[in-house]
Parts: sequence; C-alpha cells; structure tokens
Amino acid sequence: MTRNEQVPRKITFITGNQHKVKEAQGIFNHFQIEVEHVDLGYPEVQGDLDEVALFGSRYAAKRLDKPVIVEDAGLFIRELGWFPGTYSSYVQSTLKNKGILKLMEDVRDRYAEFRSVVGFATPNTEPEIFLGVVEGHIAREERGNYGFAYDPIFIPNGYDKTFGELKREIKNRFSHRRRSLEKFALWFEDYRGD
Ligand code: ITT
Repeated sequence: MTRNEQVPRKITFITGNQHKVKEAQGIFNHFQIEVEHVDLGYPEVQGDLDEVALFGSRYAAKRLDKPVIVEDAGLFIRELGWFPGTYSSYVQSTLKNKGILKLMEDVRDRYAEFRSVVGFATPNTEPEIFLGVVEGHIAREERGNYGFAYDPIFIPNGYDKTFGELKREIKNRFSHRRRSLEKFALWFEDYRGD
C-alpha cells in the first residue's frame, strides 16, 4: 500500500491551547492522521522542553491509558540569554509582546528561534521526543492578527512578514510545530506498537 492509500490513523493530542490544535490538524492532514483533542492538563515540570514533553506524555498516557502526544514550545531570543524560553507562557501573560519589544529596544542582534518538542508515549512504553526549530528575528513592532502569542513579533528567515501576518497554512509549511509534528508523523507511519 502506498502512503496516500493508507487508512487514516488517530492520535490523541493533549493540550489546553486551541491554536495548537488547529495548527496540528492542518499539519496532520498531510499525513492522514486524525487529531483527537483532549484538554487533560498535565503538571509542567520545571525543566527544558524535552523534560516537559517526556514527563507530560508519560503522565497523560498513563492517566488516559492510551497513546498520546503532548507538545511543549517556546520563543528563544539569543541576545537575552535565550529568554523567555521555558518561561514563554508566563512571560506572554505578564510582560507580553510589548515588554519583549521594550527589552529589545537597543538590541541590534535580534536573532530568535521558536522551538517545539513533541512527546509521544503509550501506557507501557518510554516516550519518544521530536524537536522542531524555526529561525528568525524579533520585529521592531507588533504586526498582524494571525496566529497567537509571540507570532506578531517573530519574523521567520526568508520573509519580511511576521508569523502574525502569515496565514495559518503558510506558517504551517515551515513552523517549529510543523517540523516537530512532521518528524513525529513520519516516525508514526512505521510505528506498529499498541
Ligand atoms: P499546552 O497546554 O499545550 O502546554 P501552552 O499554551 O501552555 O499549551 P506551551 O507551554 O507549549 O503552550 O508554550 C508556551 C508559550 O509559548 C505559549 O503559551 C505561547 O505564549 C508561546 N508559543 C508557543 N508556540 C507558539 C507559536 O507557534 N506562536 C507564538 N507563540 C507560541
């Protein structure tokens, strides 16, 4: 059977973020994977993205007694010592984009990257993780209403628009989340576990 003739497979995606669900659906369409969304909530351990994805997927697979994926992401700005990084969620709800732009006011090196780590686990097996990165830089001002959170201040390499100015289908072609979910999807095609 060729890839295109494959029967759709389902994966349970644990997240509290509706934007991520929509992006994941758009991406998984290319791989004949159907997304079942569950907003279970899982304890986010203090640690890097890998640790959060490992712990979260292990925890959720055991709680739901089925295979699951979780995804942990963040914006990493080089000149700020890779801040906000694992504090992205907290910083987005406190400093917000305006606060980041203020911190970056006199900064010339504006390099930043979004990173995304997908964790896949089953109740009986150790998690697998998949990293996706997109490189770019921080804009001088917020632009665009598409996307969410840091999208209006992030300009991906090769573009002069922010993610906030790019429609979801364009962001989905090469975003950090596209890259981590695509790695997972290709691996999952050959996965024959439980
Ligand atoms: P979960 O329930 O899946 O954990 P979350 O919104 O808490 O959802 P993360 O912890 O993975 O998501 O992400 C941390 C923050 O990073 C998130 O709240 C956003 O502020 C930011 N972020 C992640 N992905 C982003 C993206 O594609 N565009 C803009 N900001 C993003």
